[in-house]
Amino acid sequence: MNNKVLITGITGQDGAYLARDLIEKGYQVFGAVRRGSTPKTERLRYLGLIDKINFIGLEITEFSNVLYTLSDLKPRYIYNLAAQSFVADSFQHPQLTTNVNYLGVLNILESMKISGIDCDLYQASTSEMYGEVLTDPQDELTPFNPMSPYAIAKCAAHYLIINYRKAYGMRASSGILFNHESELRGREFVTRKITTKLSEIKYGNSGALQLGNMSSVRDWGYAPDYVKGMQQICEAKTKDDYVMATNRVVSVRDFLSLASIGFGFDPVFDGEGLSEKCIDKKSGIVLAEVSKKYFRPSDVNYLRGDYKKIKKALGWQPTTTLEEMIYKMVSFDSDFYIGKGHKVVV
Ligand code: NAP
Ligand code: G4F
Repeated sequence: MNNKVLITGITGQDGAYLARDLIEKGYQVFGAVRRGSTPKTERLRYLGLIDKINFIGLEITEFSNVLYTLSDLKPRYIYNLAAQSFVADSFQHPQLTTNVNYLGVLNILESMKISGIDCDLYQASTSEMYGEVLTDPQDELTPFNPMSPYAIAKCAAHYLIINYRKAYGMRASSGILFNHESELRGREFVTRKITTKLSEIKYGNSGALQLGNMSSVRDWGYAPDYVKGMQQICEAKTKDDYVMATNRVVSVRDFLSLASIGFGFDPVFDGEGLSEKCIDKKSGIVLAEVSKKYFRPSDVNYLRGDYKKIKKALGWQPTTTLEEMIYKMVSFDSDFYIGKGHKVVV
């Protein structure tokens, strides 16, 4: 039996948790990594996976590289998680974002078609595609209304998957995932930015956290739950697209408040707009303030997902609550800061 799985984006948050699950299930995991002066393997190292993964150098924007890699390896499953995944950055680098997030997917689909390998593909689609939302909540039938170069490239890739499935009968599916976070989340994303910075404020000597649009509302789930759904989608016999979400929403301001309480602060908000501040009532310390720098040229202000379809078809549902996730993130970042926990910076 062919038990080879190729994960692009294996060094990222989702790639690391997915690799852990697949290795535990007995798959032979191949991790596609782009060249860099030093490999970004901190998450895989933290999870103890470094020696259990077969690393392959791959540039997903280089068609012949993708074609030869897939033809030689012949994986049974491909999870395409590689992306320029930071929405804010896509406004600075729209072309790079389009090349990786759209052309990379085209290269994989074309390579699968030309090589004729016997393989199922999972594509990482996103709730950002809903943009300025046209229904509430959003499900698989909600029209897309993207608000960034990131989301536009992901929409195009999403339609490619549908088109190749219909046109060529290819076994390709997408998970439309709402925001999911964890202890291994990149530090530039707002949730982890909040927990790492609050930890520095509490245990170190740091100034206030600088945030952008605190009124933005998200449906935040826990990444290890979501990689389980990815496997269910990819291994399902029927190929289709599914939303994964929690259906619960809070604002960035609410997340900041919950995380601050987790760190033992007593947060209160004062002022409005650019003058708004979050202050610890007990000590008077300013925990967070607003900075113009972190506002986007156009933002997605509200996302709430409806995961009924995947629950009914594949039995997936989120299991970790927002409070449980925040507790894990706060503990992880506290432990690191006070030198109690892991030694790897993730
Ligand atoms: P992440 O932590 O930012 O990881 C992104 C991965 O993509 C990293 O392994 C990164 O490699 C790789 N990558 C970036 N640019 C690349 C390039 N030019 N060529 C090849 N690989 C490249 O993202 P994540 O949160 O795990 O998300 C995984 C996927 O799900 C992404 O496609 C993202 O767009 C999508 N998604 C995420 C969420 C979420 O809330 N997390 C929600 C919906 C969809 P390096 O380590 O070398 O940088
Ligand atoms: O944490 P964020 O950067 O995540 P965003 O833009 O929702 O994108 C993430 O989730 C998507 C799924 O919907 C993924 F496709 C994507 O790859 C990524 O994983 O920002 C969340 C919200 C935004 O509205 C942003 O404007 O928080 C707001 N925000 C406010 N202050 C901030 C900040 N975001 C960041 N990163 N940094 C801030 O200081």
